[in-house]
Parts: sequence; C-alpha cells; structure tokens
Amino acid sequence: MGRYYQPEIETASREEILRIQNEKIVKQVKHVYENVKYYRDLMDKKGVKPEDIKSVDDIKKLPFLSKADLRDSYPYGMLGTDLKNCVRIHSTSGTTGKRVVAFYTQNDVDLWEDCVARAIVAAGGSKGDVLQVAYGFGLFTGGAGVHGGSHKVGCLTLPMSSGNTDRQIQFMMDLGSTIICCTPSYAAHIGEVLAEKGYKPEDNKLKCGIFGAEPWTEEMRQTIEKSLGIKAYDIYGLTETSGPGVAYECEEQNGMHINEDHFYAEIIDPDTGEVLPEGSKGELVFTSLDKEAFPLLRYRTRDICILSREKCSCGRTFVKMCKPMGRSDDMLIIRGVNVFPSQIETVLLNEGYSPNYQIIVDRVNNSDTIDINVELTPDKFSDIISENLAKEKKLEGAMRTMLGIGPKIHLVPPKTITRSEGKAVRVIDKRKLHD
Ligand code: DLL
Repeated sequence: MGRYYQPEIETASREEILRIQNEKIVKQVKHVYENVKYYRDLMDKKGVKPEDIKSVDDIKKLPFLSKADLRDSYPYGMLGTDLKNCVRIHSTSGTTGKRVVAFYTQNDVDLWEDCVARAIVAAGGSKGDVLQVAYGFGLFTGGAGVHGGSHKVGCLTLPMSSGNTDRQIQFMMDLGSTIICCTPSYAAHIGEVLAEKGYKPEDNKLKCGIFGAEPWTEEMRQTIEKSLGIKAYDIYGLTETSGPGVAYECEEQNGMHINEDHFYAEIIDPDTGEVLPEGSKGELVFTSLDKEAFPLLRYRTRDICILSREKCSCGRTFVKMCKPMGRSDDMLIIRGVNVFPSQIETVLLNEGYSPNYQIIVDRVNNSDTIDINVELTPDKFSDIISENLAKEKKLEGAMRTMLGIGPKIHLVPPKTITRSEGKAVRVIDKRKLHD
C-alpha cells in the first residue's frame, strides 16, 4: 500500500479523473452563473452561457479572473453563497491597499483539509506522528490549513505558528516532533539555530518537512535536508483557491501533483491568454471545481510553470506542476508574505513622500530582508538626525500596517536615487530564488 490519504482518487485512472472533472465543471459554472453577478456579467459580455460548458474542454471559452477583479469586487462580489453559510475568512495581499478576502463554507474547509491531508500522507505522515505547524496562524492560510490537514490524518498537532525560534526548538526536542511544516526559509533558519545550539541533525526526531508558500531551489532543499536530517517536500497553493494543498510532492520529490478532482489547471501565454499545449512554460490558471463560497473560475495565478503528465513512480495519476519558475507580475514573497511594489508606493504617497524609491531585497542567514530607500523632497529634507529617525520610524509603522512585515526605511537626500530613462528599476532582488 502506497502513501495515500485517499487512494481511490489519488490513483484513479485518467478517464475517471476526467469524468469527475467534467461532471463537476458543468455544475460549478451553473452555480457561479446563478450566484456570482460579477462573473455572470463577464460571461454575458463574452457571450458564454452555462449551457456552453459541457466538459473541461469548454473551460477555455470562459473569461479569466485576476487579482484586479478581486479588488473590483471586494469584499463580497465573488461570494457564491449567502454569507450566513460561510464559516471562515482568510486573506492575502492585493496589488494596492485592498487585500484579497477569501470565504469558506464548512464543506470548503473540509475539502481543503483533505487536500492538505493528502500532502501530509504523501510525505510519510500518519497517525502517531507529531506534526509541528510553524506556518503563521491568522489571516494567512498556511497555519490553519496545515493544522486542519494534520487533524484529518490524526497526527498530534502542535499549532506553534511562526517565529520564536527558541520555543520552536524547545518543543521540537521535548515533544519529539516528527514532521515540521513552515516556509523553506524558516526551516533553513531553524536548522542553523539548532546547529548553533550544538545539536546534530540526528539529535531530533524529525523525519520529514512540508515546505511552501515561497519559491525555493533544489540547493535549498539539500541544505534543509542536511541540517535537519529529514526529507523535505514541497507544497503549493494560494489563498484564492483555498490555501496550501492545491499541489503536493510525493516520494519522488520531483514536481507537485495537482489535486485535479478539485482544481482544473491550465497553462496560458501570459501576454495573449492563449491556452498552451502540455509541456509548455506559461502562466498557471486554476478553476476550482467544487468550491461553494469563493468559486473562482479561470483564476490567473501569475505563477510561471510547466505541467507534466509523465507517469509517476508513486502511482498517483494527478498531473504534476514543476516548482514555480517566477511570476508574470512584480509580486515579491518576503518571509512568506506577498508584497507588491504598488503597495509600497501607495504608502509613500499617502504619507506625503515622492514616488522616488528603491526596494532592496536580500537573504541574510536564510532570512529575507527588505530595505527601502526613500528620496526626500527638498521641503522634507532636514539636517537634524533625530527628525529623520522619527520620520523613518513613522514610515516603517505605516509600511508594516499595509504589508504585514516591517521593512527598514532609509530616507535619502533629494536627487540621490538614479532616475531611469526607461522603466524605473524599483526592485533590486539579490536573492537567487529560481534554479
Ligand atoms: O502561500 C499558501 C501556502 C501556504 C502554500 C503554505 C504553501 C504552504 P498566498 O499567501 O496567497 O498563499 O501566496 C500564494 O505564493 O501564487 C506562489 O507565487 C507562492 N507560492 C506558494 N507556494 C509555493 C511553492 C500561500 N511551493 C503565492 N513554491 C503563489 C513557490 C509558492 N511559490
């Protein structure tokens, strides 16, 4: 028996998966058309009726959705059911001041947790494991999603949330955690701190970890595996489709299986929107096949990726996605938090600063840093250091409120940031995140 949580679907024949998808898409498009006015209007504008969608082959007739649509329909415009049927909200960054707010019915939460449970079992988890959740709990989907999946599997769940590394390590050692789930950069950091404290990899009881929410390389996988003495598995997802568990790695550790009974994946040309043939590199688009509360059809993730249907030795038949290879927009992921340069610009303008700024992102000791150089206008410029420090503090506070993480602000004298003659180079990312 392989490592499956729901073997009947995870190893179903391609015909069976297609049959399920075809059945679900017809129902789902009808559900959306009847309940989500925003999308009904988009379909009407495109001249597509629910009856036109008879199978997943017809999905390409449907209009796309993007973060801009979620901003325009904020907060309730994409709701597919009455608010009183919803039991949960999660949220992530939007491109400007408005965040994306996703809703869940109890059934949505249930199916989401099943997806995460599949990932945990695929990584070798089962009843009897002690699973330490070191993803953040709160509006972020990482903590709650993995917590729920861990309960489904029957693991003893440690809802640590992220941060407080000394406490993470104390619990890990005292309670004998066997699985750890967090962002890969945090896992690498925990590995470093363990070594600093004099622990060897074999001193802990960990056997595996499930890491995602940000890009990471094969080199990073090896570093984590060595420093913690574990197998490190990738997990992918986004708030708009529920959270972690849209796709997960199996023992091959070579690409993530997409939970195709719940999500239909397409790869498109990000410039033209044309659907690309299998094996092409392009933007990943997801249609959720059975979500009730936040049923997004053809949602453009902006993640650049390749899909593969090559047979997998684990026995799963779900299509595999490679590690995301970049983004077709300018979103940065800093310590697992999504940050758009446009959010930073919004804060600067709201606080009365000029739009001359530069964002410098780096990774120091496996932890991301973000520094923002902000040019002062002559009227804001002051020689008094304490005045500038106070301004920097205030701006850092405003940034923290908008972004959810605190960048270091450096106010610089007028005309010191190089003007560009073409597109301004706003972001200098010194991290090497993609292979
Ligand atoms: O990051 C959900 C998640 C939580 C996934 C925990 C895995 C583990 P968002 O905050 O909405 O949701 O960010 C979604 O993060 O579009 C990708 O660009 C990126 N991302 C997520 N997982 C991976 C991964 C969560 N494994 C955005 N590798 C996505 C690379 C990832 N990038």
